Amino acid sequence: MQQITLQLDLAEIQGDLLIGMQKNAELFIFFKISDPPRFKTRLREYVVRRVTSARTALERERRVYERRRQREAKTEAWMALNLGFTRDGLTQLIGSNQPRLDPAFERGADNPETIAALNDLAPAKWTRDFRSDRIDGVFLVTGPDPSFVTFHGNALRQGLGSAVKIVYSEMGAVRPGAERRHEHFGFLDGISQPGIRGIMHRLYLSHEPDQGRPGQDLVWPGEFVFGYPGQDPNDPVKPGPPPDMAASWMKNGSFMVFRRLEQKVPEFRRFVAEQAARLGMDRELLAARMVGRWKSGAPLELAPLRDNSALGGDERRNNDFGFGDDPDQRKCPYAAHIRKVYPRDDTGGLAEAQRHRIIRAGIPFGPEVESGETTTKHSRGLMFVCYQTSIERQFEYIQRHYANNPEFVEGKTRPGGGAVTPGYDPIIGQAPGQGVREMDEPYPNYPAGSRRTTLQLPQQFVTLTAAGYFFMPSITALRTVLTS
Ligand code: N7H
Repeated sequence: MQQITLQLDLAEIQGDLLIGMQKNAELFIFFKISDPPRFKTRLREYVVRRVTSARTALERERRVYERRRQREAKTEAWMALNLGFTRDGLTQLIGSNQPRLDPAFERGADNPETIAALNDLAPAKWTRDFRSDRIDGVFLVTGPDPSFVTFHGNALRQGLGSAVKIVYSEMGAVRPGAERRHEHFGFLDGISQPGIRGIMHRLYLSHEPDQGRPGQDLVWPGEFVFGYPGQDPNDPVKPGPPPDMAASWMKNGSFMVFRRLEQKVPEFRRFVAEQAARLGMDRELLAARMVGRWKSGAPLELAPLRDNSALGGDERRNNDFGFGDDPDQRKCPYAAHIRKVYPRDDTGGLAEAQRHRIIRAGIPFGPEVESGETTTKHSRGLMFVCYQTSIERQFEYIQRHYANNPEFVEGKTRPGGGAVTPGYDPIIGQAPGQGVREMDEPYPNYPAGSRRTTLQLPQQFVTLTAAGYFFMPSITALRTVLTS
């Protein structure tokens, strides 16, 4: 394991956003501040010292990696706590003449403009309790299992007393047994994240100077945390200016996007089976062509026709690919989820691709599919969380201009000529009014062939049932400006 000098103020930055909190379970507690003066006192005196910094998260991560290297089975019961505020929450803390932060944050996730821009389901159709009152902030409590996390969540509620009203809370948890680290459709998740310049804590570092793990491009930390250089818009490697801060207390903070995404798992499985039969192909291959990876995590770019679970689980190889040398979508469709949301070397240059990165930190929620559950009976899916310093240029851009845009990636032509419309991201893409979506080339023309196929998706298998935009302040901002 190698470490490059840390110029980042990790003791100031919350742990979930740069490093990730060690979590088998995560409780999301959405609250309204009912008594601002009391809330500020409780935050200063009780909460702040319990907030898990990126430094602590990194030390824990190192211990986990060290144990893995030594093949030790022992694990530790670590609790971690982070928190963020909506625009309404910041107004409660610092008044209504606060500086204007990111335009998307100021609008909010439930604003009609946001809903229209992202083709989201209207808040009237979201989980009822989530929208039963104003949401000022969220606590994230993580740990080794749900009962541990519930215990600490209850202690936190007691510590806050009547300073807050809990509007909604929900537990996320990793899936059991062999499905651990797989999301509910069955795919291995959490493989590809941007590498952060200044933090190297993974095993298996690449020999390439601008990569973390093999294939993992390094990104300047200002893309995810305020106060540091961001990406140069014209050069994927050079640092660009730090992102604008409307107030100096934003330093070491970040924006968090939360989306409760319900997944219709039995419906997804049935659809894939029926469509694979129609197209005369293996259903696992069709599912992989929708995602861009096999369930094992193996990328189609490296395993275009058959799964390779050894490859899927190998951190040295499972992210080491691009799309540039697959110009005719023979191995991986242009519309496949991972090709849409991070096109790598397939767009107007690598510098552009690196301007729309996010750090993902979500966790599944809901029970496993029951035997005999042929239409969804229980709400399950992904508590999607991502971090960035511009919601518009990062999360919203990905959802709006990539996943929801059938024309992206632009400028592709068929091998024999003629323009290609890649279609929607079949996993998270949303058409206006939840209309029918299409994706191009579900059937592979690999290594050769010219069979033209389309996949029509009359329904979404992923739907939005709650959402929020939060600011995750630095630990000093929590201790001072926001609670004075
Ligand atoms: Fe996605 N899935 O199971 O199909 N995602 N995602 N995602 N996603 C990824 O590489 C999934 C969602 C990104 O760097 C993998 O770690 C599901 C939203 C990005 O190559 C799988 C849902 C957004 C990446 C899934 C969902 C993104 C990524 C491969 C919702 C942003 C990294 C595992 C229920 C708008 C791409 C991995 C890269 C990877 C799935 C949501 C974005 C399997 C089921 C809302 C940037």
